[in-house]
Amino acid sequence: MTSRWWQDAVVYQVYPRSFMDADGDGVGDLPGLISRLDHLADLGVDAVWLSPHYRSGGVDNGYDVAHYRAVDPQFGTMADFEALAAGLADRGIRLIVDLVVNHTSDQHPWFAESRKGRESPFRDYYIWRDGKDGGPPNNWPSIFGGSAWTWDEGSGQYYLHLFAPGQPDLNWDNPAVRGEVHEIMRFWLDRGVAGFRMDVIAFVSKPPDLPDLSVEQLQTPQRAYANGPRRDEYLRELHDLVLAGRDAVAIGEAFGVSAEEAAALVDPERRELDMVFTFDLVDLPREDRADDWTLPQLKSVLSRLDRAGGARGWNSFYLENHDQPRAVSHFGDPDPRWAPASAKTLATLLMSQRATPVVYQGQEIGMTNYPFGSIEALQDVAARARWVRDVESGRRPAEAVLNSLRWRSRDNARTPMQWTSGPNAGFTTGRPWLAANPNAAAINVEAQSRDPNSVLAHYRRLIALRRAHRGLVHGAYRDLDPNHERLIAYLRDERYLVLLNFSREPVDFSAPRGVTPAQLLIASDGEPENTGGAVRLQGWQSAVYRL
Ligand code: TEU
Repeated sequence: MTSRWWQDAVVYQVYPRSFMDADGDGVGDLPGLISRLDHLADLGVDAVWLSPHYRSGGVDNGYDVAHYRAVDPQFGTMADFEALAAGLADRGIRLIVDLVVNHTSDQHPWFAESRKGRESPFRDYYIWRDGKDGGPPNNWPSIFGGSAWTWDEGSGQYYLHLFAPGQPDLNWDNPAVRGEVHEIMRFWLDRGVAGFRMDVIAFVSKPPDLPDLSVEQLQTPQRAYANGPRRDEYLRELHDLVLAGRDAVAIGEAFGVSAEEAAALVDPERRELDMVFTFDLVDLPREDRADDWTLPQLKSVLSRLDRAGGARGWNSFYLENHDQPRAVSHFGDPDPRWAPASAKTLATLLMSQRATPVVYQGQEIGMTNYPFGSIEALQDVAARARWVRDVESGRRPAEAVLNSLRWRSRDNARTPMQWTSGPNAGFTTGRPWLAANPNAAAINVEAQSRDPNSVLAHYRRLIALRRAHRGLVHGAYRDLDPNHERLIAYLRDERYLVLLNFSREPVDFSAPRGVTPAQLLIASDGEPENTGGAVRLQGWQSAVYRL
């Protein structure tokens, strides 16, 4: 069986702003990241996905690019980028960069030109329209809240932004825009990057007449935005003109695309994307409630996601990233007595899927959500916009919105990486842009490196195990007990048995006929009792057996 390198890889996501600060200004940077590359090598990952390192307008932490061929001065220089690429290459780790081309920053020179007026040669790089009935051209909402249109006084029209006003959408129907994107991709490929994680890539095609969304579509506007008429044509063009023949990976962030639709996007015959990030799993709990889901529901999503690779394609799998709550707080048990055990069980889940696992920085030590006390403590543009939309407008009580943000806000993932128990978790000698979690005293890389029972040690062992057993990467997935309320039990390749206890109480697995857990390959928190026919897992314990 031949496979592509990215199918056999474990990917690690770095959010450079929060990873490691070398110059003491409180913001993470590339020299800081370079100083910590041995941590990634010791973990055993094959590739790093670096969240945007480009010069940014500063509205959405890099997801608003002002210069696609320059490193943001807060993060360093092009020489630092080259040193990063070399340092990774020395350790056999590939570098995947973020590609944010649905929109630019409003500080990008193209937009500065575009807004000069209707005659500007760059006018058509963006999506400008006249208003309707004294208001915006249509009823499209921004994903961050409010209208997706902002009035530009100077040039007398509205421009479209599916995210913040500082993130105007590019007009992909203009061939010059697509040509620019292709050139940007070639620029970074020529600097040795191994591929791209493509931000909200399914949003790039808009219906030319920009029709209003129906009341139903307004419930989840991302679904409408992700289904533009020329999406597949534009993705295929990227593939054929830029990526074909290079050994680079294209991972699409498929916001608005279901697991079922994802299968088509990653079908190799369609020549669009190699893998996608779907949202079915992370969106399982509803916005306001952490506990609003059941284990059978989660298992049904796992089975659907397993099919999302389709008959011929492949997929990625993640439990957290820079937009999501910490997995321990989202799906595990954040109580300090159970957090480490649940972090390990989630790790076993992540590393035993038939998909490329993506670990988000801090996940490998079981970092948890931050106890945000007030809206002032939150920095995220999405949280701020939600506050304006819901609280300042009087639509909802402040406490309710704060509670929701406390567990769902994207800032939970963006607090500094916890390196040590020292000041600011060892992230910076200065004042961090976002406070470090007070639990860094207990949860940090330094302490866990010395502890063979730590979450970090479990991650290292799991990654090594996955590397040694191809059946755990490519083998079929079969859920053995979809309805159990506390236990996840599945086979991989009909040869490996994975058992995960998602509760504090012990749980017994009685092996069905033909399934004999013969050899324990890995377990978290000690060895489960195994009588051959039955395995007893302790609270939040997990194990992988060879049949
Ligand atoms: O995210 C797409 C996106 O819409 C999510 O931020 C979503 O709103 C969030 O997950 C709600 O749960 C991408 C980037 O990952 C994100 O950081 C950017 O803010 C966004 O695009 C705009 O570039």
